[in-house]
Amino acid sequence: MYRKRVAATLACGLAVAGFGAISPANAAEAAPAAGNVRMWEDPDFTGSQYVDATPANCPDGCDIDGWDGDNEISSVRNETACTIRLYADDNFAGRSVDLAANTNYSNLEQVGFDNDAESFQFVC
Ligand SMILES: [Ca+2]
Ligand SMILES: [Ca+2]
Ligand SMILES: [Ca+2]
Repeated sequence: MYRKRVAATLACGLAVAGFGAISPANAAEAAPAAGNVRMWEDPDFTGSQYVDATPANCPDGCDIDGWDGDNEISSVRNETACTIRLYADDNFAGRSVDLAANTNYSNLEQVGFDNDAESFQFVC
């Protein structure tokens, strides 16, 4: 009985050691965690959420949907390491405003851009 338990403990220890040996390689390959940018219709991150994007799925900029989002965005959570450049018009045209990385904007009125954004780009 006792001998069996010792053997099981040893086997477990070996398994842990093996896992420890390969995990640093895995960590090196893993991409750095990228956050999302999310945009809402109303202030304080309420109302319909019209945008949920990452720099990876929006490398050349993204359109805000013409029906569900254009000229409606009032709050933005930027949890990415990139600046978000909001444009007043489609196709990254018109006046623009930069939203800082890792910053939340509960009311775009404060940056003079309430209900105006129609497209945006990540500036990384
Ligand atoms: Ca709005
Ligand atoms: Ca506009
Ligand atoms: Ca648009």
